[in-house]
Amino acid sequence: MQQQLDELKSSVLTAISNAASLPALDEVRVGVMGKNGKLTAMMKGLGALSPDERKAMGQLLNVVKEEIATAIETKKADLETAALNAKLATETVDVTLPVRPETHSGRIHPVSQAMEEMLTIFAQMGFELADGPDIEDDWHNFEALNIPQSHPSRQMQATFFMDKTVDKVLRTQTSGVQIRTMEKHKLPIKIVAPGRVYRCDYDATHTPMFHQIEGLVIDKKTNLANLKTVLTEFMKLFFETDDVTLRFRPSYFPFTEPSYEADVGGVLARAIGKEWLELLGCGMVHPNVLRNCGIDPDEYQGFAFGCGVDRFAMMKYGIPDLRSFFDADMRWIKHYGFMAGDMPNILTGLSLTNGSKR
Ligand code: 2NL
Repeated sequence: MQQQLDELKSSVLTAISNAASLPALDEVRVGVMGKNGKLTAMMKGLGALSPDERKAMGQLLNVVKEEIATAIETKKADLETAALNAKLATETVDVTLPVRPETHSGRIHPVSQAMEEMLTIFAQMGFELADGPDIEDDWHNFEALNIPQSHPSRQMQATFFMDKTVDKVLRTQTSGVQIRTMEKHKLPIKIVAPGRVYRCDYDATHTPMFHQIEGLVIDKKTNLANLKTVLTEFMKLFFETDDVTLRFRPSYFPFTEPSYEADVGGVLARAIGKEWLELLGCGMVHPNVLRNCGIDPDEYQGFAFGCGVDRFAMMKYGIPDLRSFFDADMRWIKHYGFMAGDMPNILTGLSLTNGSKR
C-alpha cells in the first residue's frame, strides 16, 4: 500500500502541474479526492487493516492528502492569475486615441465650466484651494461667523436643519471652510472655498441648492484696495474683456465690517440694457470672527468675498433662468453644455478660442 501511495502521489502531482485550465485542475482534484477518487478509496480501505497498520497508514495518507491539497491550491492561484492577466490584456484601453463620435453626446454643465474657469483664475492669482463638509455644525456655519442667535438666516425658512435634536445644518455658505482654515492654518492665509450651499428658497432667481466660491485673504496689511484689485482683475479675466468697472455699495453682513455689495458695469450690464448688475458680497473680516478663530485682530486683518457660481455662469454664457440649471433637460444641456475639450487649465487658459492669448 505504501508503494501504491507513493505512485499515486507522484502521478497526481504531475497531473496537477500539467493542468492547463481551472476545469482540468478540478478534474484532477475530483479523480483523487472526490467521492470515487483514488485517495478516497484508499482511505476507505483502511478499515480492513489491523489497528497498528491503520494508524500508521492513516497518518501517511493524511500527509499525502495535505500535500496534494496544497499543490492544487497553489496551481489554482497560478491559473487564476494567468486568466486575469489574459483578460486584462484583451481589455486594454488606449487613452491617447481621440474621443469616439458616439461619446460626443456628453456635455459639461455650465456650472462645472464656470467653476473650473473661476478656480483657474484664482489659482493663477496664488489662492490655495480649501475644501470642507456640506453638513456643518452651528459653530462653523453661524456662531464663529458672528451670526447672532436672533439673525434672520438662523430661522428655519432660510436654513435646512438636519434634525432639531442634532447640531447639524446643510451649510448656507462655504464660510465654515474658512473658519476651519483660520483655526488651523498658519498665517498668512490666501484661500478660495468652492462648493455646494443650501438655502430653503425656491423661485425664478433662487434654487434650494446652488454653488458658491468664497475667498479669504488674511495678512498683516491686507486692505480694501487689495480686495478691489483682486475682484476687478478677476472680473476682467473671467469675462474675457477689459470693459468691466466695479462699484462697491455699502452693505451689511455680520461677518464683515465694513461690508459691500459689488456691482459690475460696462459691457456686461449694457448687454442686457442695464447700467449696473449686482455681482457679489464682500468686506473686511469682522474682528469678532478673527478673534473666534484665535487670530489677534490688532495684528492681522483680512478681506473676504462670496459669489454665486451659478449667477456668474448665467451672466457669462447668457442663460436666462436659474431653475433650468437643475432640470436635467437633455435639450438644455446640449444647447448650453460644453464639450470635454473645453475644460480650462492654467496652460491653455479659459476658453479654447482665447486660450492662446494667455
Ligand atoms: C454674500 C456674499 C460673503 C463672506 C461671504 C466671509 C467668510 C469668513 C469671514 C468673513 Cl470666514 N466673510 N465670507 C464675506 C462677505 C460676503 O458672501 O452675498 N453672502 C450672503
